[in-house]
Amino acid sequence: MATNRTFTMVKPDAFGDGNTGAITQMIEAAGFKIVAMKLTRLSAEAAGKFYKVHNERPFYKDLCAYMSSGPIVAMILEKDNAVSDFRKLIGATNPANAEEGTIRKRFAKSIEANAVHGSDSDENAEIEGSFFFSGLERVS
Ligand code: RTP
Ligand code: MG
Repeated sequence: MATNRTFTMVKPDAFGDGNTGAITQMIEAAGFKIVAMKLTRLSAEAAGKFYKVHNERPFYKDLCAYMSSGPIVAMILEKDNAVSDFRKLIGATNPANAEEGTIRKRFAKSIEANAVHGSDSDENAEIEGSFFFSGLERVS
């Protein structure tokens, strides 16, 4: 059910540092079930499309360059209250404000290179999951 799913990416900084396994372990330990998973790399153009909601923001250009700078791991996750519980698990956008025990507190390097993405609504979780995965690539 779409309402019980969220979408995440392990961002280029975290993948490059070899933190994908530790992050995935935190995600599973928090009760999320992985229903789709893929290692890939965004082109600058694809990153621009994925983040087009931010295209008026001052950080948009840097964000697209950063998100296409190395491989990412995309996942669809399932859990009750997936979107809000996952936002709690990852912590604040700026790691300086992230709470202890969150993924960003542990792994983020900066407000931009902040280790993981998390969808901000059920609607966006569906849109973002569909950006990366076909129906065949999602287990039920
Ligand atoms: P995300 O979408 O990646 O889960 O992060 P978020 O909701 O916590 O933050 P959002 O406002 O959606 O921003 C998307 C991503 O853009 C980068 N960013 N850079 N330099 C800056 O001031 C700045 N602000 C945001 C981060 O990578 C952020 O996660
Ligand atoms: Mg966001």
